[in-house]
Amino acid sequence: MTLRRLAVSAIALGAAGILALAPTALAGTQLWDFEDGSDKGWDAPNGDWQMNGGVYQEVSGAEAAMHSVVGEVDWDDYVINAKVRIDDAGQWAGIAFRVQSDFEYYIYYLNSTNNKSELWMHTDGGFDARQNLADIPAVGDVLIENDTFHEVQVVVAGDTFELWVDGELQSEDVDNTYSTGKIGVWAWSSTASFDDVMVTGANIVDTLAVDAGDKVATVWGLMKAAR
Ligand SMILES: [Ca+2]
Repeated sequence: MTLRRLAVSAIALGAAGILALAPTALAGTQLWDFEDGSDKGWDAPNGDWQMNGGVYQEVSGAEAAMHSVVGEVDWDDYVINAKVRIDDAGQWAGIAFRVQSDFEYYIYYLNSTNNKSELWMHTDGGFDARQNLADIPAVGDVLIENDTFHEVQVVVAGDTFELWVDGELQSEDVDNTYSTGKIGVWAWSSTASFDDVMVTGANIVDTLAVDAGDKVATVWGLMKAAR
């Protein structure tokens, strides 16, 4: 336990504008940079997921709603930061949250063909069972393009969600169907790459302290890059 670690957690929540969540001091952060070639804790119900060169990738581009998830089903409010890249001729990739099962979760994903993002709620009945909740044309200077890592931030607080891309708020949306769940990376009929997946929340066990040195530096770098 260090003051630095607490500061990092507080900044993550503060940057998201949800400092009112209490108690901030107990919030924890978990980070996956995939540098050690380990995907310990991740579980992929579909798709072909591999680690290559320090990034986590879906390499088949073959199925609908391919995803790999991590975390705990009782996680409720949190902030997710991740680098998301749609590879080659892919079109759709993003970050899943409030993941309850293989089929039930929310997904904010980037759509490079149309320079927009989309929010969907996946429902029981199959990998492609879903409802559209929001269609989000890119806001500000954001250009969603392939073969480029985009900084994606998803803020999940109660029934309200925010999507930030490359430091710009894209959308705020409301739904109260799923109140808790894991987080995940996701691609639809697209190859895609993910890196530096980080989650901070009030009821998330902090694992950064285990090897605090370079991880804390990485988090600070992410914070600066995202803002
Ligand atoms: Ca990495």
